[in-house]
Amino acid sequence: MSEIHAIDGNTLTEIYRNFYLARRFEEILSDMFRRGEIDGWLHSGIGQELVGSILGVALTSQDYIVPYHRSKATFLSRGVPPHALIAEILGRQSGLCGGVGGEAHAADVSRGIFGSTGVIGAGFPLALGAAFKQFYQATEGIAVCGFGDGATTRGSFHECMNLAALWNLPLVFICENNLYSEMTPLRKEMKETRIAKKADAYGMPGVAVDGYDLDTTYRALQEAFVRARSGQGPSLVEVKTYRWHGHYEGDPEEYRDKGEVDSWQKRDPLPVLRQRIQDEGILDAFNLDQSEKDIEELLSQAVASAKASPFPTRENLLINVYAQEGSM
Ligand SMILES: Cc1ncc(C[n+]2csc(CCOP(=O)(O)OP(=O)(O)O)c2C)c(N)n1
Repeated sequence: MSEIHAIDGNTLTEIYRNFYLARRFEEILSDMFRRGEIDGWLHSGIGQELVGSILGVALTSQDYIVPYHRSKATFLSRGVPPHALIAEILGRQSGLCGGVGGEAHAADVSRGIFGSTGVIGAGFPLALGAAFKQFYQATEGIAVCGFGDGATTRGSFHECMNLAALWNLPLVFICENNLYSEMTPLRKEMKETRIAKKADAYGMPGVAVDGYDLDTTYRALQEAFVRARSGQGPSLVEVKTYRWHGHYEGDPEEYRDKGEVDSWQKRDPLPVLRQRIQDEGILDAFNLDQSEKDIEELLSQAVASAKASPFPTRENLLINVYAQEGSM
């Protein structure tokens, strides 16, 4: 994909499929958490699935992705089997990382997805390295880095923006600005809240888009990808979006108004996209229903298979762990 084009019918359908899968995945996981079936944290990306759903169609298999803790839609749209992601979140052996990474450290290198990390801002240097590899080996691939607004306050963001621009790397920084860093609103975490503007300081383009509008989000991402792919260097895309659930499942959410949540939910791009697919005669209601039923079936099998998988054994726990001999 080396040029910018309008979204065709097949692409719309694929984005819808990715989006529906991610939405139901988030809902099912959230219900499981509420029933006490998930230990530890769960950071829902519900409400923010559009970006990840687009990435699955707008990137190529040569591209690298450095996701973050809300990137479940990205994993799924990239083709990660839902059962492997659920099993990882449940800490089971059949998980993407054998159940030892968990939600925060899920990775799938075979699909070019480097690890998300529990350390905010730690993904930037990984993405910089991935983009450097693409550049150094003169591949046709690029790298993209997903992160939240809070991560832009870390030093690693600024250092990597600087180097990516200086070295003209094929790297696209994608900030999912959901207005909060944990429980802190944007205006209390930074003086300059126009995140896209921060790109100016490093000499790269920065654009802010409404993350609930498919066309503008798709176009901005595509422009940044084409730019990176054609040797013109990095860009920053700020996607204004919103998470419908708390920072973590179980968060009492005392820091925001219910009205604010409602106003974003009313703009949910998922039914809008469904309606558009019908209005443009791409698929009728029957076919859409069928495709949704297939996804429901896939997810219920995924949950059953993940739950049936055993926990890692004591020996498995040390696989892939870097340890000095004699220290463990
Ligand atoms: C270095 C570091 N500091 C603090 C935390 C605790 N923490 C976990 S998620 C998070 C919020 C990050 O906000 P943002 O980047 O906007 O992403 P969001 O969770 O809003 O999607 C924080 C502060 C952490 N994990 N790592």
